[in-house]
Amino acid sequence: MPNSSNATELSALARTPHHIVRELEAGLLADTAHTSPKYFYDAVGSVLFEAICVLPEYYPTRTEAEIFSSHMADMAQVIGLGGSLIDLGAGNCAQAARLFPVLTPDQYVPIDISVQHLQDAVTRLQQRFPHIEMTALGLDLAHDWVLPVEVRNDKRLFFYPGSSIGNFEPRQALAFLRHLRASCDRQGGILIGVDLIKDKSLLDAAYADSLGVTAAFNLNLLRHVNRLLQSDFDVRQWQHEAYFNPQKSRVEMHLRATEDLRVNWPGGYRNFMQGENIHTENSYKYSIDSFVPLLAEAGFSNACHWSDPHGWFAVMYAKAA
Ligand code: AVJ
Repeated sequence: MPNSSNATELSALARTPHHIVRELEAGLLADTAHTSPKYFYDAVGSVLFEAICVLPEYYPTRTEAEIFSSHMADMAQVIGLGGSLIDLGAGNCAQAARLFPVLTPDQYVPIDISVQHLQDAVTRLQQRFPHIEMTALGLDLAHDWVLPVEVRNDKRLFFYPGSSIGNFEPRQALAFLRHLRASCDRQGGILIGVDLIKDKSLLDAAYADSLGVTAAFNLNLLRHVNRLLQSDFDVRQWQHEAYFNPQKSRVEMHLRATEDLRVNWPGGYRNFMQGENIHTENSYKYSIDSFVPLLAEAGFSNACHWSDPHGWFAVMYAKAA
């Protein structure tokens, strides 16, 4: 009798694209082991992230939402109406949907690495907003991507909320912004959420919450990697670690081995000593004064920004012209 759970695992590996297997192996075998934050977002990880967004310690999502509700009319004045709203990393499309009544886009183009998650949300949204043409796209924004011809060319507004830009190294963030600038004409623009540098204690708490949801989110990456690589990580041998690194202006997330251990996968293995880390995420924090020049360097001008009373988060708009 074939072992059915084994067969499932094998077919999962057979379905993992080679470049992903290579990327994971290279990261795990590096001097300091590391993985890309995109591997947080399997089915469980996506739900855990939605839970993080409503935690009291995780201020970014609700602070950004407050900024939008307080300044929406002013934003619409500056941005103008109509055009194509291109939602980068749309997830459940909740943030963009709140802009529809005010910005009245002609077309909505949500983009996410997981098209399935997206498709359900878009189907529901299309019923609420039948007049907006909707085209969901499955793209990995961390790699080379181009917009297909279905995306209208007049007045493209790139919407990049949630401070997702923070996952890029600053140099890569610039390259990404340049790519956006090259993907629209002079009528285009960018509306982006940027998490700001603040007290270390607030940042530490936001990424190491008291319920342990962020810990579960971080640890769940090991299960996702196990499925992709057919590796044998034991979640119980690892501990969540997250802290603000002020020198590098970023929150770092790591998984720390709680004992000496060995991880195996087809064609490879790695020994970890107790206390050794896998670096799983960087979340860069900016100031208004450091982000505006980045937008300018990327070819966006006339930047304006809206913030919350604490100055914890900023929403910035800049024109392609
Ligand atoms: C989705 C990248 C914006 O950096 O705050 C939340 C991901 N990681 N808690 C962030 C995250 C841990 C989040 N971004």
